[in-house]
Amino acid sequence: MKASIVILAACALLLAAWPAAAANPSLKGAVGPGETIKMTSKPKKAGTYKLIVQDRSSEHNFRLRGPGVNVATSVSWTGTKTFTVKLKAGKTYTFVCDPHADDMRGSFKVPA
Ligand SMILES: [Cu+2]
Repeated sequence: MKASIVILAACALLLAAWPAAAANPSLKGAVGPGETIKMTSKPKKAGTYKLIVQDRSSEHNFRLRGPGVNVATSVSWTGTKTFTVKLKAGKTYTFVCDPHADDMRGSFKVPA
């Protein structure tokens, strides 16, 4: 009887700790209000990330693309949007504003 209470308590502790362990690290990207696009944080290793994008302009959008990833806000839309992206080791990912892809772009490489 006493042992089963200990086991129950241990399970409850494990469940309580689970959400924190499962939370994905976040990356931040932003576009606008002018002709600027940037990522203020970049991944230090491969894995699943929460990409938080601030789209501050109705003339620009934010797209992140690369192996296994292609997520974007729409050009006319503004606001903050969160995507879940899985980034692969040793691969290069590009962030870009679609209508101004020649000027408004950047990239990062995930460490191998
Ligand atoms: Cu643009």
